[in-house]
Amino acid sequence: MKRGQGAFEYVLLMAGVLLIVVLSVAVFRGLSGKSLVQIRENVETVGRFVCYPLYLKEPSIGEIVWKMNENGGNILHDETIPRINGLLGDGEASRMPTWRNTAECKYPPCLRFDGLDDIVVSESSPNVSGANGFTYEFWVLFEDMGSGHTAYIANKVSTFNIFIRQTDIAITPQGSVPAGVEFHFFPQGEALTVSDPETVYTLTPHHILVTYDAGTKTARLYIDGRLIGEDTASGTGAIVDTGTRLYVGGFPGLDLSVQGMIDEVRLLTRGVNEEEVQDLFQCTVT
Ligand SMILES: [Ca+2]
Repeated sequence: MKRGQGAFEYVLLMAGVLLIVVLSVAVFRGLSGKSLVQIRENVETVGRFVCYPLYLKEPSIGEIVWKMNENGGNILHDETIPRINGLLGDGEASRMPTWRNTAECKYPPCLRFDGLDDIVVSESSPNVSGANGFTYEFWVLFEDMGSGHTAYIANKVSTFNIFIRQTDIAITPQGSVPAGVEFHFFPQGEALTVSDPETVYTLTPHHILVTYDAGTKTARLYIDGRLIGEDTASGTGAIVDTGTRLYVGGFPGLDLSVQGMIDEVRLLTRGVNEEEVQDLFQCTVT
């Protein structure tokens, strides 16, 4: 009997152990399920923050953010501190781009440049001389400017510029305008160039971003989030900030202005990586 009683107690013990195991698994699975839900919620939260613009996540890198939402007047108000506002026409009425509040803007309103002499000039010199590189980006809708039309889209003299060569006068049946965009960057003693003669621009806003990573000494051009090409400095790669103001849409006395819409100009004080390019391309707060 003792032996049978021992076996019975053993069975009870085993049953108890089994119950604890089953309950533990159930609790664990319950917790796991909850954890998965929490993770999913976190992913969704992160998802929203992926679309939170880089210059708001990291305000210290914002040098100029012109959202171009004033829809009137002749000043673009910089969203970053200290403010470096933009002066339409550099104060001259005949050279002021005009306000547009249509779907031709990426985030209406925006400015239309006339292809002749329109320009925006920063009221002081933005500083891009930092050790972390820089990034410049904007949205643009190129109108059909005609063959041979060349213009500076952005220019900080002898530091960097973005140039356009209009290579074809025809608007295609798809409603597109071929244009060649070039990014020129001038680190110490060198001239880097990244060209894109291939992209065909539809008559909608397109995103252009140039960035220079001082660590790898590499300049890159992105159009609509796609890496077009890069060029790497062979020397020190040190940024030469000439202390000049930023010219947008044209350059006085040298070339025609861009003909078309420019919106959401941003100058950041460091280079950005691929993920951040996508962030800047896809996300904004209007
Ligand atoms: Ca705008």
